[in-house]
Amino acid sequence: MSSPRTCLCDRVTLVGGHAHSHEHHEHGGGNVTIPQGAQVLGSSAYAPNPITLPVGTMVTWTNTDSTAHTATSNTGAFNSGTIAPGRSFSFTFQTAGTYPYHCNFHSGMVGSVVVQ
Ligand SMILES: [Cu+2]
Repeated sequence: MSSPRTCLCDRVTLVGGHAHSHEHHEHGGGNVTIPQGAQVLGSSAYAPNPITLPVGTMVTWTNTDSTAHTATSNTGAFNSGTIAPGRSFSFTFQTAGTYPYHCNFHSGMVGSVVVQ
């Protein structure tokens, strides 16, 4: 790779902003929680929101609510389908960009993934 990458993974402490720029770094992935009562939580229905991650990172949404939800891209980039209570859905983001998404069952539930 000719251009340095900045690791934005929140599990890694950067020193001087250039750690990992010399090597491929395995990103452990990001986790988004759907909390109890999410259907009335609006932009807090997905936590954290937004979540910011490096290109190539897998994001896992975990539904800790007692109601089924989805994580559905507003632009069709990904769609979890139904995430039953206690279940999860993962998607790996290979292209930089901002990915707004929502719940298909509760239109007030909105979130965003920022891939850099
Ligand atoms: Cu929902």
